[in-house]
Amino acid sequence: MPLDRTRVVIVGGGPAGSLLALLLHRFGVESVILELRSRDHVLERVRAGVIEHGSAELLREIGLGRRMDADGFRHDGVNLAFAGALLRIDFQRLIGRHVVIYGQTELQKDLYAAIDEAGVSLVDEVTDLEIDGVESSTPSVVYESHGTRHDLACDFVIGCDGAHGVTRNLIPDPRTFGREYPFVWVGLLSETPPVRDELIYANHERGFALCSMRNKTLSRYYLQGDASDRIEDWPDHRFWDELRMRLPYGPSNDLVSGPSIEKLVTPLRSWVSEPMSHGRLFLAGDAAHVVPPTGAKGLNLAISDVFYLADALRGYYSSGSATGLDEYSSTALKRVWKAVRFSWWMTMMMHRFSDAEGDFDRKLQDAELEYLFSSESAQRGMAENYTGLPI
Ligand code: RFL
Ligand code: PHB
Repeated sequence: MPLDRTRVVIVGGGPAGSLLALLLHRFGVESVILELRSRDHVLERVRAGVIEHGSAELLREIGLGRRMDADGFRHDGVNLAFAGALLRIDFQRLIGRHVVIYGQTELQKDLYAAIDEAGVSLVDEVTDLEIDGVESSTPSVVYESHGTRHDLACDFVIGCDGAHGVTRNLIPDPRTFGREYPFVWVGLLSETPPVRDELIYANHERGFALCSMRNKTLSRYYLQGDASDRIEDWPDHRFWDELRMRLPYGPSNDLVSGPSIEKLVTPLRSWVSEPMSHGRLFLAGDAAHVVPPTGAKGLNLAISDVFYLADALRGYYSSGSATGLDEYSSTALKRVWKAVRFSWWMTMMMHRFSDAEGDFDRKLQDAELEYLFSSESAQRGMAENYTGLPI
């Protein structure tokens, strides 16, 4: 069995794992990424689309901004639809910030290209992963890839293995805080022009709808569906008819439909597992917390987690100080909880809940939206959170 040694083993080669490896490389810290899936599989997943102001700045700073700035779109605002009216939250005017529309699929391509260029080791199709000794100063990881078994000794193991990962299970007695929302999102990607230049989040009596995009000829739409819905329940014609009904008159009229090129059903949930570290094991991104996509925060939290973690590891390797590592979990969790709160707030405000929830909640939702539509201070609060709190 080949025996190797590296400083940091990163489990999971999604955005969190690949960005962490690149940040560490910049600090001269060697790492190896172990990814369960094939490269192609990781590169084909369709997921997030909104990059916060600060995340975009960080990506530029490490040389990952070129394609994002050329092919992505700067959005200075976002639209909310409610009771037939459309409100534009003008980020630029309210707080002088923006977001960038750039698909996670594209960002993942940039990350893998940068990893290859930097010569960072990325092992894909990893199976039979066993992690040992995270409570000691000499953890080790045994795994199989492409038919060969490997034994890798390291200083640290970082769990970036997403919501269905295994590293979280190595934390003894974690506290998990969570909520399942009683509906799903049905998502559709189509090669049609987006209905508006900026996103529209719609609260409609038939349920939530979201109009998003990847570029001028690729649109991404989402609809609130019942918790029991499956893809087969949403043939394209039903999706488009329903979307048309849930949008205000103007966008509804302008909507261009076409065949779907990808479709998904995704549950909406929030959960946070605390703490985010144990001994020499540290968690980052979806491995430690999941938010409903309504606030567009998941990818951005993965980015801020690994930013804190890379900085803490740099401190450890450059001066021997473990302070950053000791404080990582509490530092990251402070930002995580604010994003959990914002994602919950957006979810509660924009979706329709069944009658079981009662008229009182419906009245509160109306009041919340009417307040937001009429108060610039409330809009500023939303702009600040949507474009991203400081890292
Ligand atoms: P990922 O992307 O899930 O990557 C984890 C990686 O770990 C691998 N893995 C393992 N590897 C080795 N051994 C194992 N045992 C392993 N188990 C798993 C997996 O194969 C995978 O490659 O987590 P990461 O890196 O933390 O990144 C998180 C983001 O991907 C996620 O939060 C976002 O996609 C969430 N999200 C959005 N976030 C935003 O910031 N803005 C958005 O607009 C946005 N929209 C979305 C979203 C997520 C969505 N879905 C599908 C839930 C829209 C949707 C519909
Ligand atoms: C997306 O474009 O996929 C997207 C945009 C905003 C969200 C969620 C998903 O809140």
